[in-house]
Amino acid sequence: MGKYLGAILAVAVAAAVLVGLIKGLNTWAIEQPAMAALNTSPVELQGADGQSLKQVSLELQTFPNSPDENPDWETEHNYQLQRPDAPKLNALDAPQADWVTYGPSTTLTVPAHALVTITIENYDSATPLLNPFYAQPQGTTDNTGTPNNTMQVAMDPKSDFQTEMSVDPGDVSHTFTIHSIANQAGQPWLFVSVPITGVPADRAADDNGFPQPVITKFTFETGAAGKYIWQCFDPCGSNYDGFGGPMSTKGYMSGTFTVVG
Ligand SMILES: [Cu+2]
Repeated sequence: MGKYLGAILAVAVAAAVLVGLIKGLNTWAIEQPAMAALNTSPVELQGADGQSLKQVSLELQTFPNSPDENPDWETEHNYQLQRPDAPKLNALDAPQADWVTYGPSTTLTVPAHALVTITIENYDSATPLLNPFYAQPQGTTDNTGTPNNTMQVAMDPKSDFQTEMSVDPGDVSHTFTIHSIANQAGQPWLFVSVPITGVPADRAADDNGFPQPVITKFTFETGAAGKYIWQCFDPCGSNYDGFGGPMSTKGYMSGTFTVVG
């Protein structure tokens, strides 16, 4: 027995190490929690296809750098940025605090057959669009689901919302553009694109490190369940034409948009 004891112990230790490793890897592999839309109203409207519609909302922010770099702002807003477990591209092994980013999450979930209202508070300045196609809201509706290709913009939290059908491409900071994944057969077409107006260049930052935001609000209708992606089409990143860095890494200027049936 004695001569086998060492071997048995070695096997037991190896098994324990393996179990520990698997547990550790599972922990690291946890996906970013999805940010689900809040059901804001029990009112049910009729959609374009005659189905009843839920009304839900999502609130997002856009920052010139990670809010983790402005802890006073995070404390004031009780804010916690969530990062997806992105594949490590270009040897990036840590979140890039200096990159522009959407938050608090880029993994978004909304119900099928719903009127979705998204409000985006933007703390970032403008980076002129390369393609003025994205200077107009598209795929949006009024609050009964009637298509109108408009959005609401408030230049700061104390100003009233104005209805806009386009903005100057030079004043755009980011876009929020939902579109289909190629080859995703059997799901409805969904294209919604809204320009996000930048904070005016002469607006100074508050003591908490960020300026007062410009707020953009828009509504659109979801159909049956489907998986989509959303991304920014403004050259707000780094390197080639501004489309590198945060524009080419999951979880900063792009994410998933899942319509759940
Ligand atoms: Cu952007």
